[in-house]
Amino acid sequence: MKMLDKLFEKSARSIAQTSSRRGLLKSLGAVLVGGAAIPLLPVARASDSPQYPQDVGDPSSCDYWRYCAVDGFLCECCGGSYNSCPPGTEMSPITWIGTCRNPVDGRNYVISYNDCCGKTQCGSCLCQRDEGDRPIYRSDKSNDVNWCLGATSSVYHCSTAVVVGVAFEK
Ligand code: ABN
Repeated sequence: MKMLDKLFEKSARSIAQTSSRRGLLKSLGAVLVGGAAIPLLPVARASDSPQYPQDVGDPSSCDYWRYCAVDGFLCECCGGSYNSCPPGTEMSPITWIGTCRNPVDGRNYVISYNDCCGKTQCGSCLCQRDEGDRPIYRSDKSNDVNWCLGATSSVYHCSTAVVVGVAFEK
């Protein structure tokens, strides 16, 4: 025990001789100010959750902003949602792409209208807004296409509206 006491006394004396109270306060201040600045570094901001578009409106209504270029039955009314397929159906891997303005933030979002395939037509909430649609002879610019032709089953059930990005503003 005596040996421990001696050791601590020795190290305390040596610290007291080589440091000052002002020096200790200086280092403490630096630690406090440095610590407070850490959340301002880019690494902290990069870890923030991604910004999803804010939403208004009813996804089961054809007026909902994401449906501006849709042509089909809304999956929201068919047991799925605006961005997921109803159980027992498969999302088409190829799609029609539109650009819709979000009324909340005024920005244009790129929307992918993937069809859900594998069950007969849903029959509820038919919605045809067709913004940017061109006649079927311009098949690359027409939304009147059964995208299930690229899926395992070519039987069309309903359409989703998945936000895939923000459009560049000119
Ligand atoms: N993309 C909706 C759709 C499906 C079948 C036929 C026409 C349009």
